[in-house]
Amino acid sequence: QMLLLCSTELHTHIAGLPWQNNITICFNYYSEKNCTEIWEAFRKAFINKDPCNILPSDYELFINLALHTIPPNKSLFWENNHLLVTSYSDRTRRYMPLCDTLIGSFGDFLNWCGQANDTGFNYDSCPNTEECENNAVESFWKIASITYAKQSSGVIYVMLNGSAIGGAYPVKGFFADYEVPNFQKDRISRIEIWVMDDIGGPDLDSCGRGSVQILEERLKTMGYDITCIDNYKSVLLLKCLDYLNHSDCSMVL
Ligand code: ENP
Repeated sequence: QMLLLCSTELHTHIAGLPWQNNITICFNYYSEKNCTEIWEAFRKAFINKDPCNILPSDYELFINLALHTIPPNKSLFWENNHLLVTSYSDRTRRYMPLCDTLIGSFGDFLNWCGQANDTGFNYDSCPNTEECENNAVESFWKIASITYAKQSSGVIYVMLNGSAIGGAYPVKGFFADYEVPNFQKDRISRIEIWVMDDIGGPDLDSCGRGSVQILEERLKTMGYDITCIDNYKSVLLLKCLDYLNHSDCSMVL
C-alpha cells in the first residue's frame, strides 16, 4: 500500500518528463530499491546549478543508491554500436551493457541539464562537450562508466564497429579512457572482442589490424587473455534480419 502511494506520488511528480518509463522500470524490476530517493539524488546532481559545472562526483549519491550487481560474463562494452547493443542485449536477458543497468537507464537516449537559479529541467539547450566538458550528461556517463567497469567480472565482451570512420576502437572515448583503466584484473578471466562490419559497409578495421590491433596490444600489455572475432555470427544473424538477400549475409542464413 505504502509503495503504491509513494509510486503514485512520484509518478505525478515526473509526469511528462522523459524519465517516466525508467522510473516505472525501477519500481517494476528493482522493487527492493527506493526509487523515489534514487530519482531525487539524480535530480540533485544538476538541478539549480551552472550546466557547465557538473562533476562526476555530483552523481555519487545517485550511483550508490542505484547500484546493483552485474552478473559475471554479462558485461558488454561497445563503441559505435548503440542500437545494435540495445537490441542484442535484449534488456539484460542476453547481456547487461551499462545502458541496461538501473544506473545507465537514467541516461540512455536522453539529453538533459539544469540551470543556475532555476529548479526546472532544460533538455533543449544543454551545453555539449565541445562547449564545456563538465556538463550534466558527460559527467553522468563518466562516473557510470567507471562504476560499471569496476563491477564487471568473468568474461568481458566488447562490441566494436569495423566500418566506423574514426576507427573501431577510438583511442579517446569512454571505453578507452574510463572503462579499460578501471577493469579489475583479478576478477576478469578473459576479454572477447567482436568487430562487426556494417552490412554492405566497408571493412575498415578488423581483428589484428588498425585500431583493433592497438586495443588488442593495450589489453595484452595489461596482462589480459584476449580473443578477437570478426563478424561474430550470433550478432551477425541479428544484423542480417533486415538484409536477408544481401551477400554479406549468405554465410549465416
Ligand atoms: P555513441 O556516441 O556511439 O552513442 C551515444 C548514445 O548512446 C547516446 O544516446 C547515449 O545516451 C547512449 N549511451 C548508452 N550508454 C552510453 C554510455 N556508456 N556512454 C555514453 N553514451 C551512452 O556512444 P559513445 O559516446 O561512444 O559511448 C559508448 C560507451 O558506452 C562505450 O564506452 C561503452 O562501453 C559504454 P545519451 O544520454 O548521451 O543520449 C558510457 C558512456 O557502455
